[in-house]
Amino acid sequence: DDTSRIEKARGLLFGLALGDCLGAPFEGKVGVTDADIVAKENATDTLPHTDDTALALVLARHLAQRRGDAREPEKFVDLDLLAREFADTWHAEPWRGYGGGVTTSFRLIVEGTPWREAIRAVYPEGSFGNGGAMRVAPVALVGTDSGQVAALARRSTEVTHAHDDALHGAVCQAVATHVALSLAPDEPVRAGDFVDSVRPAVPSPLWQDKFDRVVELVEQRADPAQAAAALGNDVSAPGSVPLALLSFLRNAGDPSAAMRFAIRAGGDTDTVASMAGALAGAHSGYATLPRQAVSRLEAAAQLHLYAEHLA
Ligand code: F2R
Ligand code: MG
Ligand code: MG
Ligand code: MG
Repeated sequence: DDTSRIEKARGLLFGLALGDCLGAPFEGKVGVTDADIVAKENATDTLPHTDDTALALVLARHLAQRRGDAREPEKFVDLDLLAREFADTWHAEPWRGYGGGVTTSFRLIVEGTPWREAIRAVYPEGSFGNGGAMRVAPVALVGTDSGQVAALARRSTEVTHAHDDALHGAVCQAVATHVALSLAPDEPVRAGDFVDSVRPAVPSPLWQDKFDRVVELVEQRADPAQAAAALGNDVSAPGSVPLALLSFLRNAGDPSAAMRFAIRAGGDTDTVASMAGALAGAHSGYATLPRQAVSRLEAAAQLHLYAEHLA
């Protein structure tokens, strides 16, 4: 119904931003405890976001314009325009913690280089960074099935990331978010079934192996350190998207715990917690996010606006 739809849309967007904001101060830190993270949740200062939320807001705004129809992804996501919108957003606030490769691409695009050329300037084979996956979750709100969601995820990613693994990571995160939206909040999440719903969208041996590991690690009740050792926790798409999926599945029904798990796993904490937060928020809804923290998000007003537009 409409109430649960808007509740889940808000959960998705606020979960994404909250994971980014809570995770950012802990990037690259070891020995972080639940108490350290809860102290951030319960503080009173504004929670500033990084590139993850900044670009997810750009994508949400692009989708909210609803060019054409989501059944025609080539109209719904305008590649030339989206590339320019991402690059302009970097240019306005380049200090939000962007990756090194994408910074060069954005500078070239702002200077007038066509995006297809700009994104091969640093890595001729394309970037396999997690920058497509970190911002992709809003597409799950407008696609009506996994195929549509995957097509939108690919288009929203390819304007910055040409490497197959970056595209697979974005498709994985988007389709997983779509599945999380479809499940009732009080329904127990079965990891094997959940992963089986995502698998067909990511037909790559590397990613299928990651999915096997995720299910094993849920069954073994792996802790964050074991999860990071088995799956990776870096800025690459294959080294971060599976960890986010595990963080959600290990803590289904408790978004705050999912984000803390991601942060305690270390490495690229803002991005892994952001992706886990989007999944957990999409499943459990806005009301289950820590109230004291969501009200302090720098982008709270925009997140409310786009949740209403996209729900
Ligand atoms: N921590 C970051 N970014 C780095 C911030 C550095 C800071 N400015 C500083 O200097 O202190 N977080 C943000 O970056 C991640 C998203 O990255 P994105 O958008 O995918 O960027 P990029 O540059 O395309 O890729 C990131 C890095 O991955 C490695 N890499 C990617 N493709 C590669 C390839 N084909 N060959 C070799 N290496 C490749 C590079 O190290 C890239 O810099 C998020 O975590 C976001 O929060
Ligand atoms: Mg970031
Ligand atoms: Mg391409
Ligand atoms: Mg990051």
